[in-house]
Amino acid sequence: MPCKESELILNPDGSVYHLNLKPEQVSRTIIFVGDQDRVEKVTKYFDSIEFTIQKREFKTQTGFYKGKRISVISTGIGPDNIDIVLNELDALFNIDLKTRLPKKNQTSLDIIRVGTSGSLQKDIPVDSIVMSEYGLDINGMLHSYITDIISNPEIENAFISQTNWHQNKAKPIIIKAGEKLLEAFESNETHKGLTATAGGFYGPQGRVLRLPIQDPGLNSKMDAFNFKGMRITNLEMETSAIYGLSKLLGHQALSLNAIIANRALGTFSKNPSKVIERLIGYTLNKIIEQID
Ligand code: R1P
Repeated sequence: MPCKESELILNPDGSVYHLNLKPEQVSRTIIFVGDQDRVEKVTKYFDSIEFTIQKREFKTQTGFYKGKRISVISTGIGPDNIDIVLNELDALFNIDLKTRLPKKNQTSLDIIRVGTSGSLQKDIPVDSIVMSEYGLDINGMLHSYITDIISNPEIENAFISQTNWHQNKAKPIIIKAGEKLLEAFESNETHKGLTATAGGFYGPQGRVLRLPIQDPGLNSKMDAFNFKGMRITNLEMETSAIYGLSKLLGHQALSLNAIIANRALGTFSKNPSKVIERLIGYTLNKIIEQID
């Protein structure tokens, strides 16, 4: 059955609805950043830029870095935006936009998030880089899909019981990064860990300004979580959604985060741009060295 016009919405020029992109404008190697101003912080290293477009928070530039074609896309903030970006990107490659039918041969994308995040562990300091081996989904977006095949019930159940996870909140899901990218990006320059992805910045991440929150002890229970030596390293707003949808759609995904805050110590980086620059350099080099 072809996707109806109301389900796969195309703009008058044939581009997908929110990203405003056509298939030929995107590489299958894609860097996601949160902040639209971070796109150019990546592409300033490119040899050339062939294409730039922006609609709302979704800015895309495609170009060449050391001869490799790469697209950089800003996702904005949060798992809800990841739902839009991943579904529309996948449609560009894997649905024939004329017939609106899935293509016979599916393309697998390589997606690398270059993000910022807060550490939950005292020994993962500001200005370090975390590579997420797993994403811990505590926001619920993925429950709209069929998640059995991507979840890790043993770790999820340990998390639910160690944190007394409230039944009114979405059931946590833990999803592994793309194995190929995990292997390609591993080095002693990164901390490997489990990244929790919240659906908001304040209450959902345990921050209290004026509103009381359902579980003021959640962050310390998350710090203390331990499953066979696996700890929750950091907290942000996109990784698990990227991992979940990428795995369901058949893409490789890896999330790298510059640690700009340490929630356990209450500290913030004196110069966040520096670690973000270092992460961008690290990512571009690894793409050139390790990815076909
Ligand atoms: C919150 O300030 C935003 O910053 C972090 C969070 O995940 C959230 O998107 O990541 P980015 O800097 O990549 O947007």
